[in-house]
Amino acid sequence: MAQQDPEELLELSSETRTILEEQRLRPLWEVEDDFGNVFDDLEADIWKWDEIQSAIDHIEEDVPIADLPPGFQRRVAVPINASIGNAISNTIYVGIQTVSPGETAPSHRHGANALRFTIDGAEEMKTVVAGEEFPMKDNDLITTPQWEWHDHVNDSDETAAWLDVLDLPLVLDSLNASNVFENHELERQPVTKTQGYWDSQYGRGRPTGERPGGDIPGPFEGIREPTPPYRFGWDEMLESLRQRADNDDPDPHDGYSLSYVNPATGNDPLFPTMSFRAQLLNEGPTDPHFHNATEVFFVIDGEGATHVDGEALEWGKWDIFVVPPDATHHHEPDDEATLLGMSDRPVYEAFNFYAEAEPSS
Ligand code: 1HN
Repeated sequence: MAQQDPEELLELSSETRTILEEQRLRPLWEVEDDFGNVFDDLEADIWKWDEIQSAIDHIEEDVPIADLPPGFQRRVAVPINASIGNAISNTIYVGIQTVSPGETAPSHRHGANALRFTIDGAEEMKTVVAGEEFPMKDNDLITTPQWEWHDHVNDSDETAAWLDVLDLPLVLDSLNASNVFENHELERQPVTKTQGYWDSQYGRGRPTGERPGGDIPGPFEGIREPTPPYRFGWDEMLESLRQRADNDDPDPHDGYSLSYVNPATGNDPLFPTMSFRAQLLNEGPTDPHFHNATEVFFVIDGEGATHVDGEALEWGKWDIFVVPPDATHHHEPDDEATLLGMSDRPVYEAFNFYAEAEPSS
């Protein structure tokens, strides 16, 4: 933040100013304009799939996962919002990850909540989470809750691609928390559970008096029951959306919209920090509104535009776009479209700070 011109500062004796400076103090009336202005405002932006695809193809050709430097060791292209510099938004991070046939993205775990939304998947593309292999089929959403081991193994004969979504900027940048991170001693964690285990423990019956799979060891021991490792198959989600469209009225702002619920609570949000919706837009434009939560969208299918403060973000299949806080926006599908909507609203709600409204005109 630029210092004010000293000429314009309220008259303080030079002795007062010296004392303040020596004690690292500033008068509030000189500091107050800095609040809310330390970071630039988030801007609306869109990444087109054609351009993303060319980028991920190139880095796949240049860099085998095995050659990546120590660190997260994931081959990912990260959409960077120019107003931030390291992510698409101040709270939600997205990236597009690829794993080539025969490759493994090695096992690790961390404090940030994560999920995968499969773009180009296969039955034999597995993300292994908390001891279970989850097949990554097209449009499946699979959680990687905090502090669960996870590795990605491509035993299919095609490159797999998916969207990673994490609350990384919120945790590491906004809260300035350190990243709790650990690599597994093995490249692939042992598969210790049969397929379907995690799903089976969160159905109509729940293990009596215990947490399915036992407690999470390590720094998260004792926290509220975390979001479980879980796969939401797209076929069921789409069927639920269609049933809704056949029987109910759409939400004026989100169309037919279903939240991915935390299977441990049966409720939205899926993670304490992020909520996710599958949205079906097939009844013309939605009504404009604005809210202080940030929204990131992934276009599952279809074409259309989202109008953000008068700017049209024209989208098609697999494009990614961001709607900043307080921006008036509405969706306008060409015909029928399905979107994955991602929001940091749970953070605002936790602080009793969430607000939304329709523009007055
Ligand atoms: C991570 O663990 C994955 O497991 C992907 O696939 C992207 C970005 C930042 C931090 C951890 C993964 C990530 C990440």
